[in-house]
Amino acid sequence: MTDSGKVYHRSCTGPALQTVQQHAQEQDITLFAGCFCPFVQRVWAALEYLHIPYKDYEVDPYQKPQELLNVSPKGLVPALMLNAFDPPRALNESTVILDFLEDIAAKSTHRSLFPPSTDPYARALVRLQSDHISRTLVPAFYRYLQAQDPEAQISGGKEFHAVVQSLVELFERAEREVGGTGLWVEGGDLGWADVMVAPWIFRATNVLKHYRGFEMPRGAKFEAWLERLFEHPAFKKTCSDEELYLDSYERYAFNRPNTSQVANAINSGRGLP
Ligand SMILES: N[C@@H](CCC(=O)N[C@@H](CS)C(=O)NCC(=O)O)C(=O)O
Repeated sequence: MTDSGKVYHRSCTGPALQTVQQHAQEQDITLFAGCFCPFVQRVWAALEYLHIPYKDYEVDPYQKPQELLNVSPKGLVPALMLNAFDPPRALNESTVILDFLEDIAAKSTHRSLFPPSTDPYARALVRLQSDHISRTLVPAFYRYLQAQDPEAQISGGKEFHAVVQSLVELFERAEREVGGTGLWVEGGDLGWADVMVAPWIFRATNVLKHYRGFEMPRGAKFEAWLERLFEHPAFKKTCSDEELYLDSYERYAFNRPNTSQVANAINSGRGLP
């Protein structure tokens, strides 16, 4: 496979495009989004699930318009502009934004991605899942996708497979100990760890499959979870057509210079921005 020089997309397609169009009106929250960005997608799916009103505003995070820099110091999406404050305030960092949205929903829509506060242990298990996703699974995804040397690609694939398997083990532990969290168990609903990881699991089934021949772990339970995750309306609404992801990630797959702050961090062995 050779680098065909595809450029990243700048606007959503498919179901995600319809969602953008339905969220064009001014609201207390403006989401600064980028159509291909998985960090955006987790926040976006949470907004949908928690039924929090928002305006979707697509920006190009690689061109960094001043209005993005005003709400996000490193010029990264996602960011929120909070228009109910005068003057408006801002928030960045997908995980911080997710916490904020949970707090907003607790006071307004009374929806939550977490087990109830009456079950602190179940909530802690979800945080363990989430910690694994942030510190291990997400960096492993980029290491694998950016690896150019065939041996590094093989070990990257093994590593990514193993970290997905470790997440499954955390889901199984929650099933044993507290009856399950999120969508892992049949009859469950979208949960915090599902939202945290879904964008990368989704890109593993299209981007990693296309550029690296990656195959997801097998097994009826795992496949049923994937199906529930990808079919969940709050997630599905945030997905563009496959072509958008394949085109937008070619830069990562060929490790083009200065692809992004994330790619640079992976190449230099630093923590992600
Ligand atoms: N830690 C950040 C990462 C966000 C991030 O890396 N976003 C990418 C798009 S997927 C971006 O804005 N990149 C612009 C750049 O690399 O300059 C978060 O969780 O929100």
